[in-house]
Amino acid sequence: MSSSSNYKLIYFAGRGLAETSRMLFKAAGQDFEDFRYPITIKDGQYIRPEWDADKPKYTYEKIPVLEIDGGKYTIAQSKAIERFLARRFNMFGSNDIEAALIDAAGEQILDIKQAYNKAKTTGGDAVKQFFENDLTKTFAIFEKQAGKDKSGYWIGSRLSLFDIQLYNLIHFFDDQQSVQKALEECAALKAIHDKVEQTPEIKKWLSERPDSMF
Ligand SMILES: N[C@@H](CCC(=O)N[C@@H](CS)C(=O)NCC(=O)O)C(=O)O
Repeated sequence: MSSSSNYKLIYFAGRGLAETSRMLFKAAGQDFEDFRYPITIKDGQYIRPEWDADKPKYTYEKIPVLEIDGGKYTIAQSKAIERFLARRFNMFGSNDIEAALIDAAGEQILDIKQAYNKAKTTGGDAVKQFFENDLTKTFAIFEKQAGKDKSGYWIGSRLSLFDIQLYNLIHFFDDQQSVQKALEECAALKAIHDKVEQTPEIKKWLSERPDSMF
């Protein structure tokens, strides 16, 4: 398989679990087919007839899925897709230690999203506690690990998967005021956020990507 492969990334018409991969493609300047199953909400239920019809043909019956070379290879699981693309596009660190650090931080993002979802269902002041404790602590750790070589990226001297994951984590939450408060002491992370946003290919994508409800 060479990097001249063609790619089709299949997901719903939303950012969700596909947006980091879309941004990896954009940052790498690699063309791909951004296939989106239509999805709407009616009476609190997701309506997506085209997906319901096609679902059984997909690995694990879930999306995102990345098809390579006209479906010759199919990769499921958003994190596997992200790591595959990051490796292929040279955005997964410059050695196995950097790759593992990027990987671990990405796993922590999954844990933190899980904690947020749990807090939302717990009620009371659980969400407030989440922002003040869990998210603030995680950001503080990411901050401490960041920018060792002054490149302005989280690790190494170039944009990596984690920079993009961090950007999307920051925008994952509706309550941006609480996110900014959690980031208050994190100058390096805020700079990474801005650096990602200003990356020309990403800046262009952010200005033209379709609006979506998630
Ligand atoms: N761990 C998987 C989860 C994939 C997943 O649950 N995808 C949802 C959409 S966000 C899905 O396809 N659900 C099947 C359905 O709604 O029928 C990943 O990260 O890719």
